[in-house]
Amino acid sequence: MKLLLTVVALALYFTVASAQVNENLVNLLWNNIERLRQSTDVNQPCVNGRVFEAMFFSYDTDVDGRVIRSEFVPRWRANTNMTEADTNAVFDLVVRIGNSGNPNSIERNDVEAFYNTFTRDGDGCISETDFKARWRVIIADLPDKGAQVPPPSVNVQIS
Ligand SMILES: [Ca+2]
Repeated sequence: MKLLLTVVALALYFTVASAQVNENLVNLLWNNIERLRQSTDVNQPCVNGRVFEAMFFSYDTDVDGRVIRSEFVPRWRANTNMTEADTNAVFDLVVRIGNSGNPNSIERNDVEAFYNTFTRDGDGCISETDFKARWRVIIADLPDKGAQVPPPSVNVQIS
């Protein structure tokens, strides 16, 4: 009975959360990670931990093994059209889940911990359904609820 109630509560939660969020953004996030998964550099059979790592570390412009806020925010915004407040909140969430101690740096174990919040069956692959469901919950909790606005123009220098 307790389990049933939990399942019903979760189903309700997901239904409410999905009604509130910007589905364009949810689809964009999925399309972005799918494109990355299929890219020559990443080339994975499914959206797994390696794809998550590649996604976050594509923002590590100085390749020092950590993604600091100033590397992440402008380019994540350019890739998603999310607001600055929401993007910072995503950064904060990953850092908080990872709990590696530095609030301004996403490190490998942060990404792994964040990835682990997406998986349900532990087979390493995150289905489109699970990926989108998880993002709907995250987005519903963001300050601007996944609103999309054109980001300021970004000059990304790759040396
Ligand atoms: Ca870096």
